[in-house]
Amino acid sequence: MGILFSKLWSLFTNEEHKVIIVGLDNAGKTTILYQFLMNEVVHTSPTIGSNVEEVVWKNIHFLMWDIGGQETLRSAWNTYYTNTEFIIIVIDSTDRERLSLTKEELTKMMHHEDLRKTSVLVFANKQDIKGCMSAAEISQQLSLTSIKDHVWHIQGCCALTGEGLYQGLEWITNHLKKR
Ligand code: G3D
Ligand code: MG
Repeated sequence: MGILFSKLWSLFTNEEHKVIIVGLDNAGKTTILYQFLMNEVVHTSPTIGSNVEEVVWKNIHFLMWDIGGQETLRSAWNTYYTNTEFIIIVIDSTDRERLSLTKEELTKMMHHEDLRKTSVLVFANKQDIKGCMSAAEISQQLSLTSIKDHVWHIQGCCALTGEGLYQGLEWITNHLKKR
């Protein structure tokens, strides 16, 4: 009864779910956020600090933080962690050299106390570019299967066209319903 009630309650109160979008600079974070927001490609410039927007999908409200990914900004990611329910990690699937950097950041996040209960969605972005790494390849390089204490999912996408993005959101909403 308690669970049912709290589910109904969250349906009626439009409770907001906090999502942070992280990843290295140029991965496509800001493009993804604005695709969710208005279904159109905006001209982004490197994010200094963060952008935050409310995204509503199937009546579920998300507060999405797009956090700058340049090296100097990464150390400040943890100031955004409190109360985060979902982490979206965006990968530039053409950037083979820097995938290990993302892996390092991912490992740090997975051990961070404030992110203990968060679930992880990895977007293997820029799938439109020839020769890019596949979602499976990225999953392997990031050793996603070794993550046992967080629920995770990887989704290939192209932020420019929006392909794959809503499958990702769908995963998040399904996951919310199951909780
Ligand atoms: P960031 O917020 O993670 O730093 P941006 O990344 O959203 O600013 O995107 C960085 C660049 O990648 C942008 O190009 C953007 O248009 C491009 N981009 C984002 N997603 C995709 C994608 O799926 N495919 C392709 N081909 N390009 C993508 P510019 O040229 O504006 O710097
Ligand atoms: Mg940005």
